[in-house]
Amino acid sequence: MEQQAAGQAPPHQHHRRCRSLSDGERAELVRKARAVLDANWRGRSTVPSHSLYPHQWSWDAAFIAIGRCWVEQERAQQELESMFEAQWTTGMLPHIRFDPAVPDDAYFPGPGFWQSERSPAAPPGVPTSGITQPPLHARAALEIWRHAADRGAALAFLRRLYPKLAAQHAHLARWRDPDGRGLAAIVHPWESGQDNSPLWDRDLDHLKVAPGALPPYRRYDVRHADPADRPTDAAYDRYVHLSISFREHGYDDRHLIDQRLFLVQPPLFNGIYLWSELALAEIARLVGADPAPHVQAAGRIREGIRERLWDPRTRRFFAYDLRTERRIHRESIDAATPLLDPELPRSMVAAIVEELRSSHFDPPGEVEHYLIPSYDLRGADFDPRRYWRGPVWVNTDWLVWRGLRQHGETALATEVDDSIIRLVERSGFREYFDPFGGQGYGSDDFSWTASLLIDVLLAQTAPEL
Ligand code: 2M8
Repeated sequence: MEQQAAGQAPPHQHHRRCRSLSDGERAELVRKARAVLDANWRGRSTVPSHSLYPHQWSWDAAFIAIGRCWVEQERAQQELESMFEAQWTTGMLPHIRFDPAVPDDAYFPGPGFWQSERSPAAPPGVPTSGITQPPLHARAALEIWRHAADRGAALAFLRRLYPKLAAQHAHLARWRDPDGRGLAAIVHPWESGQDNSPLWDRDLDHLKVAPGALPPYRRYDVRHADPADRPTDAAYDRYVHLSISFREHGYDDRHLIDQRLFLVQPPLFNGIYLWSELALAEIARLVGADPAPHVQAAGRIREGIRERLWDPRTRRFFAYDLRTERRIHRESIDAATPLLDPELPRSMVAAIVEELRSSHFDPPGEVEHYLIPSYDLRGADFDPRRYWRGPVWVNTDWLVWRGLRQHGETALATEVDDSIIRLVERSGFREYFDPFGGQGYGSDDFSWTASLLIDVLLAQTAPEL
């Protein structure tokens, strides 16, 4: 994709009028969102979707806990505690904790594919994947504390979780920072959370998978969602190829990095890593531990984001590719997530806001549309419906919304929360949405859409939280 040079696409201001909800309308939406979460609750954790994702996912657990803790502290705590039972002795938090009661053909790749027991670090008797996901958990734990009706129970929960959260972060610092810049590198697109983003296309194309080289496998996702909404078979071959190469080496951390098959430092993963590291410092203070190591770690991540991911020429944040040693000059919603840093300099905040208001993310004129597309609307690879290649996702909207609010960008933040509400009102609790018509795609009754809607709605009634 050819990137527009800075300044070529002038920002246009067309602040939408946002509808304010009556108390009754808000209560009704919260009730519906809770019904989705209740239906997806499996006793100790929540599935992202009853059909497409019938296990527990790592960053989904954090998003789910963040919304749920407003209304059900106990279940929100359980959600995270269940996820951390899947933590490896290295501190690595896997991206999926599998439910052994779910049939094998309900999800691919399932426990039989990952074979986490090949690693001596995996928890015995708890099948998991062998890779991680954005570390949003410390932030989610802190949100649980902030909203807790039972402060005593919340403090006991923080005391139990703190060493596990610290180990998760220590693992990233120890194993995922191969060049000591403070940033965490991901080794698989599934670790990014935005699995099928065009950001990863070039690196995936570089992986040559010879015909017949992979053991036969069967995708089940396309049974539960329209294939036009999901990644292509060619992309899946590459995801599987990467995972098999890790499996063959027992998910050894050194091997994951040294192979350099796929090694990227994305703004979104690192923006969350920094935000959670700051939360970890606050949690340390609450439980009587030393916050200083977390404050220092946050400082290193912050420096890495500003020095390596910020491109002073175009005044944008980009992912950095450690394999090619270049920034990936493609724009996704990823680029706005450094807003999660409360100390992001004003000039960088202004540059992000200008970009979000530009025709890359917000079409000019009166075209019906919703904020914020997950990928550059003007990018050659933009696709309004395919998974992570353009649709609006509520979780990335929510992250940017939090970042905007923390920097006092309330006009745009209000437009984002208005978009989230309108999308759900129009199409239900879908996994992702068309940035133009607002049609819903992927799974229905999707958990983080429901939980984050609760957070957005209830924050309107308690803006100080
Ligand atoms: C999607 O990823 C899974 C693989 O982990 C899949 O496509 O099968 C992504 O949207 C990811 O971010 C999310 O955590 C997961 C479950 O909602 O689904």
